[in-house]
Amino acid sequence: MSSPVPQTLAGKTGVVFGVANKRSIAWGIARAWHAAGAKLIFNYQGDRLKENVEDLAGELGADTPFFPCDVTSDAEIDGFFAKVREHTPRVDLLLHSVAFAPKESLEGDFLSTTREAFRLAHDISAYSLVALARGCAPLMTEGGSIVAMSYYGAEKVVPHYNVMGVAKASLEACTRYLASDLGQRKIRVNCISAGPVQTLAARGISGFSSMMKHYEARAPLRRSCTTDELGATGVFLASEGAASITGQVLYVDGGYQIMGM
Ligand code: NAD
Ligand code: 0WE
Repeated sequence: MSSPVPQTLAGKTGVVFGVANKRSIAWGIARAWHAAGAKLIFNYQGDRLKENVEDLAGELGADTPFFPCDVTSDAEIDGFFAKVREHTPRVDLLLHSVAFAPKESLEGDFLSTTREAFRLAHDISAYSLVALARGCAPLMTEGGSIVAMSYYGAEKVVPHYNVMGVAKASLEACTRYLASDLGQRKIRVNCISAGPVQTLAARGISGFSSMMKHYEARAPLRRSCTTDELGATGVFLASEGAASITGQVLYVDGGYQIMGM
């Protein structure tokens, strides 16, 4: 019997950053990459998340590797890719689905952003894409596809998104500069700009459910997006179907981004 999912990523190996639990966008894209035939390697942020990632990675096969990596540490990034290299001689795909800003900086106004909140948000949410691309590129010997997660707050003011919006603008600019540097090595770099999704990073953000309602009222498709849909777009960007797409931001947001009012 034929598989319901075309095996478009058969023979490819992907590295996935940003699984915290089963609701994570990274898990949605990982599941889709796996269903399309890719072999995967996961990071986990610290001991707190090790068990979660161990259990989820195990669902894709008992031997699925997962290694620690906090992206604020150059030593941990080096150590992570050294482990990857012991496991596989080649990597084809990299998912960056990592973001953080101190909770206080996502509550008041942007004017109050401290130097430290600004530094940390940009380090974890934008610079880490550069560092991970540099770690991964030497393993992408037959070209590759790098995908990072962004949000509309990068280009328009979304109340309370604050310093994360500025960090996402940086992430999108980093995507373009990396695409330019890595194009000759047939490595493509793109962002998926997702509409709001109920994940760990979204929970506890006050007004999140009214933001969902806003998409249900205003987006052309009258809804935001699902992690399954983000997975399908992740498979497309990883596949030959996207062979000439690089440096772009693709909106998976029910069409919200096109509206002026
Ligand atoms: P999530 O909490 O499931 O994932 C965030 C991940 O970032 C976690 O796995 C966490 O471990 C990781 N992380 C944070 N600091 C880290 C560090 N120092 N080192 C390594 N990992 C670190 O939430 P999510 O919503 O799945 O977020 C994933 C990505 O999607 C983020 O880039 C987020 O900005 C983006 N995004 C989310 C939404 C949404 O509404 N949830 C919308 C658009 C874009
Ligand atoms: O990128 C994000 C959220 C990323 C995020 C979430 C948290 C919550 C817990 C980064 N840092 C933290 N720090 C914490 O302490 N999104 C796109 C989801 C999101 O977050 C918002 C949004 C949307 C949408 C915050 C304010 C307004 C809108």
